[in-house]
Amino acid sequence: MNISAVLLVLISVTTTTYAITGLYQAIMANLKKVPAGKPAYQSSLYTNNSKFAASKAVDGNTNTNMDTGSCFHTETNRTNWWYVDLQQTYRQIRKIELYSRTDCCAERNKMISVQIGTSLDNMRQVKYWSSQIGGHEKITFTHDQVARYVKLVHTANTYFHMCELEVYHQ
Ligand SMILES: [Ca+2]
Repeated sequence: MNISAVLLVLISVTTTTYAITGLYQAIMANLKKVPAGKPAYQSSLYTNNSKFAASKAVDGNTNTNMDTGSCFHTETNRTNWWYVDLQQTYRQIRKIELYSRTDCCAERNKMISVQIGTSLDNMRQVKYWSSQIGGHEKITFTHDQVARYVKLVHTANTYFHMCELEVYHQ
């Protein structure tokens, strides 16, 4: 291979890389959010008070202060879970955002598995945090993900609370 052929290959690879990067950035900049208000469920309800219901994490309000009444809160158990039913299968999911409680007790926000799937019997983990997470976490995907359900499984053996979960797709 002569020098011009090598240069041509280099230019080609570089151009392709830029094109793919550009495409990815364009996709991520134009994502649509799954509408708020989808049905959500949780393993238990703190003090049996609807102020802490599962629906609070899909009410469209990302406020992370528990007192504002926009976060779910379970009782304390070895394993807690929460999930949302998106009511249809989305085939081009590219991002999930999580807003966790920040006014108190952030140390409970650990040992969290994020799972997605088209059936609750067939979920797969796309993220696991063993240590404490930040108040606003983003999980991005380089390829389209297919899911109707998004589930959080919490095994920290404490209360579990989360203030909002958002799903974004192409
Ligand atoms: Ca909320």
